Order: sequence, then C-alpha cells, then structure tokens
Amino acid sequence: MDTTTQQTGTRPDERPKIRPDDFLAIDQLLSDQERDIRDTVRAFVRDRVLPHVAEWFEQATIPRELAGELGKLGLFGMHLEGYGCAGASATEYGLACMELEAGDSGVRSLVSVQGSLAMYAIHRFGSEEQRQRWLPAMAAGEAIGCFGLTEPDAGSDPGAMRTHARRDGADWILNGAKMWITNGSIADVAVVWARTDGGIRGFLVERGTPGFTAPEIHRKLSLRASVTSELVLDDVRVPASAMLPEANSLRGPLSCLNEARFGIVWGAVGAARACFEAALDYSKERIAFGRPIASFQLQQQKLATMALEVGRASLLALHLGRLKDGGRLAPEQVSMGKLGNVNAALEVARTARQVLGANGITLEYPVIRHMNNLESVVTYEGTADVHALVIGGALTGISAFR
Ligand code: TGC
Ligand code: FAD
Repeated sequence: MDTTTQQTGTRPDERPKIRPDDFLAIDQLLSDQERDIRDTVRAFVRDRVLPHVAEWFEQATIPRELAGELGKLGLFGMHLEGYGCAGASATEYGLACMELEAGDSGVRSLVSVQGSLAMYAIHRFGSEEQRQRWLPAMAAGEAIGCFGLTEPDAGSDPGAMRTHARRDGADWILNGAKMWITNGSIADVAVVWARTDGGIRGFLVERGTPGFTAPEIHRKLSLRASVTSELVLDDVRVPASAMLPEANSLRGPLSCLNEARFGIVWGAVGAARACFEAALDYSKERIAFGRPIASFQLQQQKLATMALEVGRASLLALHLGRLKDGGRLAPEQVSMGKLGNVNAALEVARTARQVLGANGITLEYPVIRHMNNLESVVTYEGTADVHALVIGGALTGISAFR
C-alpha cells in the first residue's frame, strides 16, 4: 500500500494521489499532535497486540501486564485532567480508541471501561479522597476498575435494576447481581450502581470485600480477548465513604456511558479499517480464474463500498470529536455516531469476510475476529435499537421507551 505519495497542498496542474488507507485524505484534518498520538498507539498495537491477539482470542484471555503498558502510554483516563491522567483532548482520545480497536475490540474495551466508565465515574462523581485513592493507580494501570450497571434482567432498561443498598448505621449493605461486566474478575475496584431510598447511587466495592464475588463468564464467541464477568453482591458491607457523593439518579451512570460510547464511535472505525485493509491486500494476492480476484468487478464494488464506509465513519467520528472538544456534543449525537459507525463496521467486516473466502473464517486473518467482536460492540453500550430510539426521540420529541 502506498503511504508516501499523498500530497497536502496541490498545484492546479497536479492530481492528488489516492491513498487506499486514507482515501478521503482525512489525515490532513488532524493536527501534528493528533497524528503523533495516533501513530504512537498504532505502533504499540502493531508491536504489542497484533502478533499475539489471535492467540489471546483463541485462548479467551488478555494478559494482565498489558494494563501496565497501556498505563505507561497514558491511555487510561486519557481525556481526564489531573490525578496522573494525560489530559488529552476528546479527539486525541478517540484516535487512540480507533487504533486500539484496529487491534482488537477487547483491547479498546479494556481501555474504555477503565477510563471512560470506572475512572470517569470516580473523577466526575467521587469525593476528593476517592479520586486520590484510585485515579493515579488506575491511570498507571496498577489498579483495574469495572463498571456494573447491567443486570441479568435489566440491560437496555437499567432503570429496572434490582440491586439495592440500604443503610446500616454508618455503613451500606449491598445485595444483587450485575451481569456482563467487562474486567469484572480482574478488577481491584468495582463501580456498582444500586437503588437506594435516595435514588440510584454508585458504590466503590473493592476486590476481597466479604460477600462480593466476580465469576468470569465463559464460552463467549465474541470479545474473547476481554474478561467478562458476573458481579454477585451478597450482603456486602461497605463504609459510607464508598458511596460516590455526587450521583443520585440514573443520570449518573448514563452520563458515564456517553464517554464510553464516544470511544466506540472511533473504535468501530479502527475495526472496519483493519477488515477493509485485510480484504484489499488479500484481493490483490488471491488468484482465481487466472487473475487476482481484485480484478473482478464484483470484488472491486465490495472494496469501493468498504472504503466509502470507512471514510464516512472516520469523518463522522472526527466531527463528533471536534464537537466534543468544543463542549457542544449532545448525547443524542453520540447515539447517532455509535449506531452509524458500529453498523458500518459490521457491514464492512461481513463483506471483508466474504472477500477472503474460506480464509475469512480462520484466526490466521483478523477479519472474523473483528466481525465476531462487533456483535458485542453493537449490543453493549446501548443496542442499535436503543440508539435508534434515542435518535427517534430527539427527532420527534416523543419517547418510544415509556
Ligand atoms: P431517561 O428517563 O431517559 O433518563 C433518566 C435520566 O438520565 C438522563 N439521561 C442522560 N444523561 C446523560 N447522558 C445520557 N446519555 C442520558 N440519557 C438519559 C435523563 O435526562 C434523565 O435525567 P433526569 O435528571 O431528568 O432524571 O431514562 P430511561 O430509563 O427512559 O432510559 C433511557 C435509555 C433507554 C436511553 C437508557 O436507559 C439507556 O441508555 N439504555 C441503554 C443501557 C446501556 O447502554 N447500558 C450500557 C452498560 S455499560 C456497557 O455496556 C459497557 S460495555 C464495555 C465497553 O464499553 O467496552
Ligand atoms: P436486552 O435489554 O434484554 O435487549 C434484548 C433485545 O431487545 C435487544 O435486541 C434490544 O435492542 C431489544 N430491546 C430492548 N428494549 C427495546 C425497546 N424499548 N424497543 C425495541 N427493542 C428493544 N454492562 C455493564 O454494565 N458493564 C460492562 O462492563 C458491560 N460489558 C459488556 C461486555 C460484553 C462483551 C457484553 C456483550 C455486554 C456488556 N455489558 C456491560 C452489557 C450491555 O450493556 C448489555 O448487554 C446491553 O445494554 C443490552 O442489554 P441486554 O443484553 O440485557 O439486552
């Protein structure tokens, strides 16, 4: 792939060169610092993730030490200020998510859940003592966090949660269960959302607290390079200081979701790009009927459609990043980004898988791994249906939910 000939400024008589990996020349819309961050994360993924990720996926594991390395790169809580966090812009954070997910959605999930959900919740709703205690260690990847909102019987409708907390003297007693919790079994601290007499509140539950267990969920066929767990809370006693003081309704956890969904808007572009590039390379090498399959019109149409989807999704992500950096991004716009870009990435992955023929079903190539991962990505952080209905509500002024 030619990555050297794209021109940044062209004279009228010069024809701009097309770069297959950046057809719309979106690179030119980034600052030098944004490109540096992107290239740093891309190099990390190339060196540290891609050589191993098929095996992690096959073994259904992700090495704990990767967290330390991601922490050293400053990727945990990257867009947060202070407490050891990098204080990067939203766009820079998005570019990092894009590169991480070009490696694997599981790696981006590790970073999203740590930074956008667990750390963000503590940063935004925690006490100064809670921030000091957890954020520097989490930014460094020395402590891992998870975020427990979904329950076995309450996913799209977290307002129906059953997990509850009641006062007992100065303490709180938590009972209930959370389901499908990323990082749960490896977490040092769980942000657990629970119903109380004073509204829905968040609690920091530390690993090892009596009555708290986090069994891993096995037999997943998607997001295998990611730990997914149940959280079981059986008369778990935590001190008053474990409650996040600044959140007292569903608005608290839903605000955290905006952050993680924003990362997914970008991450989906990375997964799509990886699938497209695999299909493009393969199509030029694979010979059928005596010719590279890239020479057949049907395959070129698929490649053109994939390039279009990757370009469109990139522009949408960048636009939302600029809005967020300007403090002008609405949750409904994040929903549009998540819905559009994850659906686009799924289509690209499914198309790329066909281009690879039988090779499209093996872990020797990245495509089916991304395709399977994206089946989780389209479900978590609000299903495609939920985001369509959020957009529908904003368009019509009528909520389809209640
Ligand atoms: P609704 O009555 O609309 O809202 C309740 C309160 O919350 C406010 N709100 C938001 N605030 C900030 N950001 C948002 N996106 C918000 N959406 C709603 C709302 O203004 C209201 O505030 P207030 O002060 O007036 O009370 O709530 P609802 O019960 O009708 O539900 C709405 C719905 C369906 C959109 C919401 O519940 C929803 O988003 N459901 C999907 C749940 C979801 O996405 N769960 C994700 C769990 S975490 C996860 O999946 C991690 S995956 C790992 C990874 O990221 O890699
Ligand atoms: P349900 O809500 O039961 O939905 C089932 C189907 O019904 C879906 O197709 C949905 O779109 C549809 N549906 C529901 N309501 C409506 C409606 N009003 N109109 C039309 N259709 C509707 N959660 C966390 O809290 N923390 C995590 O770290 C986390 N990590 C995850 C990791 C993985 C790998 C996965 C798969 C999930 C994770 N989740 C996590 C849970 C995820 O957020 C939920 O699975 C998701 O919100 C959907 O909930 P559900 O699975 O209960 O589906």
